[in-house]
Amino acid sequence: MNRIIFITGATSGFGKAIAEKFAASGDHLIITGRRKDRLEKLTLELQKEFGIKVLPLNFDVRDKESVFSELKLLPEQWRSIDILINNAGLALGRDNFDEANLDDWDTMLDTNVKGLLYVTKAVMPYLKKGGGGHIINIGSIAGKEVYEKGNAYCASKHAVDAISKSMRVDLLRHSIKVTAIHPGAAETEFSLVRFKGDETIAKSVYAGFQPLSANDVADVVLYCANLPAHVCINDLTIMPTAQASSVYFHKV
Ligand code: NDP
Ligand code: 8X3
Repeated sequence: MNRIIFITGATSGFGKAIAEKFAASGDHLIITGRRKDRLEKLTLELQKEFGIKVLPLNFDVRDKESVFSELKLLPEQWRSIDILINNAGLALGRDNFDEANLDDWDTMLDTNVKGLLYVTKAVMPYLKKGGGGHIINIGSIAGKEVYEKGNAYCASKHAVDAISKSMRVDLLRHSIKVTAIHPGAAETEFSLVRFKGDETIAKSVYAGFQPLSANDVADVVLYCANLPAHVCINDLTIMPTAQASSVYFHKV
């Protein structure tokens, strides 16, 4: 479609699948993440397969200086962004409140909340105003409900929910759409990161039911992005059929 789509956290999971979907529909991409090798590999693959333009930007969303300096240096031809997809994020640990690790809390809040705020603020000057601009924030079912040992992660995703509502109000005067998408359990690198590389625990999260895939979520993101200019999905929860809430699963 020839739009410019800015996707954070495109080195894995939802972000990578979202990049592939938009590339397949002919959009040009700015993709970001910390793992430079993966960004470069994805850039070459998408350019080759879909003949689109891709700009990889390698920064940590927690690093305020880097976020703003990278965006300040954006090449001229990339300075009109149609859609910003705030996807970068993580959970770290699953511990009772009194036993949780303070560094894990800092990392989650710095990434999922402050990182999202920094990136959005830095992208704002380039986001199309007066029609065409769209911000899509990836929240979570953890931003709608709390669950045992979810404490700071749930707080960070409740913040994404609140920030999305707040952006929608404040950016109304620029006709910028704001969509928040809240997935339930999806099998990506998410649990491997949450459980700090423990593959057995990470796998056990998805045992006995079919979780969402990254492609399922990417399809929904693309759907929201392709609606007519006068239509905006504000808030959408996408769950595996086998998951009714944060805690109710039908496992076989
Ligand atoms: P992955 O771990 O597969 O991907 C996370 C992405 O975020 C990676 O590309 C990673 O890139 C990027 N990222 C993490 N921290 C930073 C950082 N400090 N700076 C820049 N990029 C960062 O997980 P998912 O694809 O599952 O998660 C994507 C989003 O969806 C997250 O916000 C997550 O909270 C949310 N979510 C996930 C669900 C699930 O069950 N999987 C359900 C609901 C929501 P890199 O490491 O290269 O920096
Ligand atoms: C990820 C889904 O249920 O692990 O946001 O919090 S959950």
